[in-house]
Amino acid sequence: MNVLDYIMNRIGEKMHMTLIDPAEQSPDEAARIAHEAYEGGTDAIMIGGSTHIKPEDVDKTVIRIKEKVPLPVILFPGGAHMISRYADAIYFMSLLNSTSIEFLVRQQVLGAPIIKKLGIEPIPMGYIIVEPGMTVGKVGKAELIKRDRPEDAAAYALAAQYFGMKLVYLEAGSGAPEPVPPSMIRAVKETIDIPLIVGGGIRKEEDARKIVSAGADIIVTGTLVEEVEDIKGAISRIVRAIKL
Ligand code: 1GP
Repeated sequence: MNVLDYIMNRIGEKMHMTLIDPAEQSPDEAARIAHEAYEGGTDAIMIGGSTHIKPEDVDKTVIRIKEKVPLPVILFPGGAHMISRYADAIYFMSLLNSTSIEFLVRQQVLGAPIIKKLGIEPIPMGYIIVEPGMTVGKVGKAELIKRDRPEDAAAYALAAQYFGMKLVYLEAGSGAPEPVPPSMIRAVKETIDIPLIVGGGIRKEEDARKIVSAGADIIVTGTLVEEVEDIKGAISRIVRAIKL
């Protein structure tokens, strides 16, 4: 399966992706969560999150999910240690507003030969962290985009497009009290021609709807599945709120 084609073919109807952190539960539990999210209508499973993930946990989690769920599994790596041969694709991402060369290009240089050898599909993506940024903002040494500076987010996103990246991801940080502001999403969407992913702090259907109305093509939720009992119900409400 070519995952970028899968995304581009579905983007017109808006998409939801479920982020699962392999460090948070057993591979079997991760597969159960992924299956409920699939039944709720999610379009793809992203694997990532914590920085201290063991490669064997990533492998086991991806294998279990692939056994149970007929959706693309995309790695969302915190570094080159998070590459699994069993995934369908990997976001080949640069944290564009990082102040550290490590997250801008060095981990990517380490990872590129591994990705080639394992034959995983790389999907070039510009990753931009907005206030409050949460853990990923700190770990990634990001110069956070201020919430009242949509033009800064738009300039970074345009740079991503001009670099040839296929997707832009605006991130408020996992567990953020508020998602990326709709006004910022609108400014970015008006500036770029490539699909826009928005994640961080999305729990409520109203927020999901506003984010998509402002121009997001894909929304990502992670924490949501850790907080609710009825994962299928929670995901299906978000999916219904965004699908055109
Ligand atoms: C984190 O944007 C994702 O990279 C998901 O954030 O955990 O807040 O849903 P949440």
